Amino acid sequence: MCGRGLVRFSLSSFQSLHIVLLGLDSAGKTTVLYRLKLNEFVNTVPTIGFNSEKIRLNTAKGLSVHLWDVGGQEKLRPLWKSYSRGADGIIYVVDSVDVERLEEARAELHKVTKLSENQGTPLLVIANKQDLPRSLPVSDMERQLALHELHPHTSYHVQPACAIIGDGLHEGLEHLYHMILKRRRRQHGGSTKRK
Ligand code: G3D
Ligand code: MG
Repeated sequence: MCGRGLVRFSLSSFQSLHIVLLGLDSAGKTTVLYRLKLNEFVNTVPTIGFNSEKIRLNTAKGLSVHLWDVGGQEKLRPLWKSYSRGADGIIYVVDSVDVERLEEARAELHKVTKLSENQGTPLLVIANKQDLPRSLPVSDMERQLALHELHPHTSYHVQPACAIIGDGLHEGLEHLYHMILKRRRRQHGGSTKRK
C-alpha cells in the first residue's frame, strides 16, 4: 500500500477530484451524497437531473472532491455518459436488498464502464443498505455484478455500507482515492508531477 511519502505527495498534487455517483434509481446515491456533505441523513426525493456538492476528504486534508449525483431512472441513464466522461473515479451505488434488479444494475454498470472514455477509471461499488435484514453479502454482490468481467484496466473495490447512518462511506472513498492515486502515478510513469 501507499507509504508516507506517497500520501504527502498526493495531498499537494490534487486540488479537486471529479467523482460521479451512478446507480439505479433508489439505490441510495442522493443519501450517500448528503451523508458525505452534511454528515446527516437527508430525506430524499427522486433525482430529476443531478445534484452536485463539494466535500472534503477526512484523511487527505485539504483535498476536495466534487461529487456529481446523476439521476438513475431509466430515462435519465443516457446522461451517465456525459457526466462520467473524464471523471477521476466512479462510485456505483447498488441496493443490496433489491435482488430483482441486480441483473439490471449489472448490465448498466458494465455498459458505463465499457465506454471508451471510462475504461480504466477506478470504480468504487457501494453495496448499500447493509442495515436491512435481507441484504446480500458483499461476496454475492461481487459475483452477481460480474465485477471480474470488467475491463482489465478497471481497478475496483466493493464497500459494504449503510448510507443512512454513513457506515462505510469514508472507508470506501479512501479506497477510491488510493486507486485514483495509483492510476495517476501509472499514467505519469511514476513521476509526481501535477496534473
Ligand atoms: P437514489 O438517489 O439512488 O435514487 P435515494 O436513492 O438516496 O433517494 O434513496 C432511496 C431510498 O433508499 C430512500 O428511502 C432512502 O432513505 C433509502 N436508503 C438510502 N440508503 C439507505 C440505507 O443505507 N439503508 C436503508 N435502509 N435505506 C436507505 P425512501 O423511503 O425515501 O424511498
Ligand atoms: Mg437521487
